[in-house]
Amino acid sequence: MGNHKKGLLKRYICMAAGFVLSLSLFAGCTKGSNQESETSLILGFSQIGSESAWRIGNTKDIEEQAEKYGINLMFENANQKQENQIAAIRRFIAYKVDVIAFSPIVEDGWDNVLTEAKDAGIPVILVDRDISTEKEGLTTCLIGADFYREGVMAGEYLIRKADALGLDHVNIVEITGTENSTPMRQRQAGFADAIANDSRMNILESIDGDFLKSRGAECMRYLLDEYGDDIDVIYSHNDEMTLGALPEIEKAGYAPGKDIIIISIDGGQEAIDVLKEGKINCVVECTPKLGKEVMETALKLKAGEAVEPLIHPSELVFSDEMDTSKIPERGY
Ligand code: GYE
Repeated sequence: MGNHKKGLLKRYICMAAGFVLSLSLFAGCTKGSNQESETSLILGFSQIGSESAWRIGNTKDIEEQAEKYGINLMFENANQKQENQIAAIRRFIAYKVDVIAFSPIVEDGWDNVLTEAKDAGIPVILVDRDISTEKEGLTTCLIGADFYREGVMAGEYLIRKADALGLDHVNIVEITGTENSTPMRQRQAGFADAIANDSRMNILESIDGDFLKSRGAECMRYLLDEYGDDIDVIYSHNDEMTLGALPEIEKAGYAPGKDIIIISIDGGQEAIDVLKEGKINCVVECTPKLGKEVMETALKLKAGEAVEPLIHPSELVFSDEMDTSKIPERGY
């Protein structure tokens, strides 16, 4: 197909998409009057990307819950780029959505665009991750996991495991999530604080794996080259990086879960299956199912009601200390 035709086709697709969007918005505004307040809410949601099973599960949940609550969702995927998130939020403002929700990829750099949202009178919900700002009142609330506590739970598991194995020295390598993101900072801090008073524990190195499977593999290759036999524990900030690291460990001749203790975070199905096989020792749960709280909060904001400033879901630890065959299907 020639470039011109491709361009035309692209334009038609855009027009069609716009038409469908306006139709669905229109349908939303004309449904039965008792549903009117719900169906007339337009929520702009800027997602980080599709980097993990967690993120894909989170997107699915947001879409399903929006549908369930009769909320018109304008969904944008930023493909791991902050500038795409900023552009999406600007589009939501131009479109005059009722509420904006977004998961900030990193903590810094949101002041300008959020001031624009505030000036336009559009309330903003933070989902999953936090921002760092000196300014007051840019966002209304945060709905997301307690990442510090996840790190603490990972550290406490390691102390129990070291006790059970009778270890007197424990060398740890840490593969961290995206630098300057809330889960990276807090999972690191919680873990470090939990093991701080245990003199057996020694972190050899922390390395940035950006929450990606490919980076998990790369980091693992580097860590094995650098520290080899000295590594007793891998603490990885998410399942994807863990799943990327495991084959590298096996290729280097070690048995993950036996020669090296593996600790992961998220609790997606694939990692839980590997936990059941004994190649991961502990997975701290982080639930992506935040959609219900997001929709209920958006409805309250539209109605001018007060909302909870901070909502943390409750989370579990799955490990080789329990009968792992009993862990139910995870759904992400
Ligand atoms: O752990 C990771 C994802 O922010 C909690 O982001 C989320 C993290 C999650 O890519 O898998």
